[in-house]
Amino acid sequence: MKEKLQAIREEAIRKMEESDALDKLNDIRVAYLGKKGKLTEVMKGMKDVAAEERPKVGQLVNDTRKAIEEKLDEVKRELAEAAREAKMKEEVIDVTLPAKKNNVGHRHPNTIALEDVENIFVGMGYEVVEGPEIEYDYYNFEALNIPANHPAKDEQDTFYINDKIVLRTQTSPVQAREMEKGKLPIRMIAPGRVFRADEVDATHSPSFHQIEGLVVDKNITFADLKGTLAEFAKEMFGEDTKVKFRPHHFPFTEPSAEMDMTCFKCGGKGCRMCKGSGWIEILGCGMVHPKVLKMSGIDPEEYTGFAFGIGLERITLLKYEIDDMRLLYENDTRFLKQF
Ligand code: 2NM
Repeated sequence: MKEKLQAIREEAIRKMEESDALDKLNDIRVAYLGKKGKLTEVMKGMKDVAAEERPKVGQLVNDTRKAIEEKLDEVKRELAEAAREAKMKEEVIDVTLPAKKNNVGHRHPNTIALEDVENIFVGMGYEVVEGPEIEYDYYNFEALNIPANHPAKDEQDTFYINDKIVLRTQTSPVQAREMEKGKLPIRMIAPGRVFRADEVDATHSPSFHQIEGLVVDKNITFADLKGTLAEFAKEMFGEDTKVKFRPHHFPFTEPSAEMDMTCFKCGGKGCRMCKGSGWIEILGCGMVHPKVLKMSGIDPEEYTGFAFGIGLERITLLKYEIDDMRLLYENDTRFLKQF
């Protein structure tokens, strides 16, 4: 019996030492110390042991059990420690690895140019006013002295929702709404999206942006218009920028003009940018037509005003020397991240 116990003890310890997982260790505990385990099996043979030998054998069985239990605890601790260390090694953070790139978004070139324009006019005391993109035919055309037979009203040029409602083709309806409120004087710009039934090419899109300006007060003259827009051109494109006005026609202004500025690239000598002329067209403008003032309830005998319209995309393309408007709408991040 003594040898048997010795053999069980050695066998159990050896198996435990070979064991590499906690669940295997538990199997070993059951196999030796469990109800049907090998040690229990041996104890059943106690009845065959001589009475005087029993205390000694009993002691031996207890020692064996204790030895196995102690070894179990020891191996359990070792395995738990090994598992902890393996986990730590796996989870280690290598602080020398290159950091993950955080792609931070930023403003669209159109937005940057718009904010530049807004800041210039806000600096001159203008208010920024927005209005609806879906607009009544009345504010988009009639209130601006655009007659029913005007080519701009053609379905070829304007997106109609129905015969009374359109997608605005300019932001001047925002000005018409403001004039109608009757709070004078007015010093405002109306930036926003406009829509025209144009085919897409390098300089056209069915949806683009305008910034229209309006000043209405007593004694406003064409000199105010010239001074204001000349100052805008200098602040936007540089102190040396000069401007000139060419007569033009718009239904909502009289007289009307287009303003050119000296090419910021060549300073007026002529280059690729200005197609050799030294001048670049940047906006349309004029004195608000007396009929437009009258339709909005303003007395043209008492008040006069000037207005202008700037194509935002045109300014963005010029400012960043981009040669195709489509690049502004594709939102390819390889393009956008350059600004
Ligand atoms: C332009 C050119 C000239 C304009 C006129 C008005 C209003 F509402 F006061 F009549 N707003 N904007 C205007 C004048 C727009 O765009 C090329």
